[in-house]
Amino acid sequence: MKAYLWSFLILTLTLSCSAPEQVKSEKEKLFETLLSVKGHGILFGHQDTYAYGYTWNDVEGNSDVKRVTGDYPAVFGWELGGIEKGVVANLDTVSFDNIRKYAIKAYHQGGINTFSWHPFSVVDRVDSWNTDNKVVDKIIPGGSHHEAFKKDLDALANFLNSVVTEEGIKVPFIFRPWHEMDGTWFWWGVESCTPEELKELFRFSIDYLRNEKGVNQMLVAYSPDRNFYTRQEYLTWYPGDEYVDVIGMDNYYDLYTDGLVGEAIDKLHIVIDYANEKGKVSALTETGYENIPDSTWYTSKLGKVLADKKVAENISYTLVWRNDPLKHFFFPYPGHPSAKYAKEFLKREEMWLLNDLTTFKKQQ
Ligand code: BMA
Repeated sequence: MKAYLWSFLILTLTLSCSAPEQVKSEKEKLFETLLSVKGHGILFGHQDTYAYGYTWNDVEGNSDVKRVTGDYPAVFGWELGGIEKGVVANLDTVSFDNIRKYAIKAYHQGGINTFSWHPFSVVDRVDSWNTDNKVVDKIIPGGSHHEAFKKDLDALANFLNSVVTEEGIKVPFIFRPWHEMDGTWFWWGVESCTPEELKELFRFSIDYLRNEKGVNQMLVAYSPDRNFYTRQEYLTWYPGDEYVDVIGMDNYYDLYTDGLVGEAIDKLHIVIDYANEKGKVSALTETGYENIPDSTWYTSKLGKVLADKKVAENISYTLVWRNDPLKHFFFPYPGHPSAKYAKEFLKREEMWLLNDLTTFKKQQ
C-alpha cells in the first residue's frame, strides 16, 4: 500500500475513534437558552420593535421599549404575512428586506427572534381574517389548492433561509404558525376547519419547511388563544410532540379585567404542566391591551399573571403586540400614562430585557 494511503487510513481511523464532541446547532442552542432561563427570568418581547413606534418609522436603533425602559426587548417578534404573494413588504408595510435586517441585528445583539405569519389564503388571496371561503381542506394534501399552497410555503422558506449573518449562520427563530386556531377570526379558525384538518395543515407545513426546504434553524410554537379550560381542550389542535418545541398560549381577553386574571393563570398552568412533562418550553406567546386604556395594565394585569409563583418559575417568555402609529399600540410610548407602570413592571428582578438575557448567557 502506498504511503499516502496508509496515512489516509490512519487519519480515518483516528477521526472515527475519537468521536469529536457534537457541535450544537443554532436551533439547539436557542432551545437550550429558552429552557435555561426558566425559573430565573421571563424574557419580555415586543412585536416589530425596531420597525416603527409612536410616532416614528424605521429609525436606526429605535424601539418604543428602549425609549421607555432604556433597553431593548429580549424577544423580537416579526410578521411574514404577504411573503406568499411575492410582494416587497408585509401586510403592515414593513419591507421583507428590513425584517431580514432587523432579525439579523437582534440575533447579533443576543436577542431571540420569533416569526408570526398571517397569510393571504391561496384560495382567494384575501387576508387571514376572511372566513367566507373554506380554505384549510383545500390546501392540505389531497386538496384542490395543495400544490399552490406549497408555492406559498416555498416563498416563506426562501425568506426564512435568507435570514443569514455575514458569517453564513442561518439565524435561528421560533415560528408560530396557525396560531389562535381556537378562535373564529382566521380562515384556519375553529369554525372554518376541523381539528383534524388543522393538525394536518400544521404537520404538513412543518414537515415541508423542515424536510423539503431545509429550514433547520426553526423551533415551533403551538399557540391557541384562551378558549380552553382543560388539558384535553388545550390539545384539541395539537399536531404532536415531534412538531412542537414551545407550548404556548395567546391571551388578550382574560387580561382585560381583574375578574379573568385568575383564568389566565389557570390556563397557563395547563400549558406549563404539559410543557414540563414533555421537556418543552412554555410561554405566553402573545398578549397586550390595545391602546392600553387601563394605564396600570402592565402591573395590575400582565404583572399579576406573571407574578403567580408557578407562572414566574416556569414560563420562558411573553410578547406584547405591535406599536403601529397608524393603527394601534400595545407598549406605551414615552409620556403615555401607562409608561410609568410598564417601566415599574419591567424593573422587576424576574422580568428580563435584552441586557439581562445577554448577561445571563455569558454566565452560563
Ligand atoms: C393584528 C393587527 C393588524 C396586523 C396583524 C398582523 O393583530 O395588528 O393590524 O395586520 O396583527 O401583524
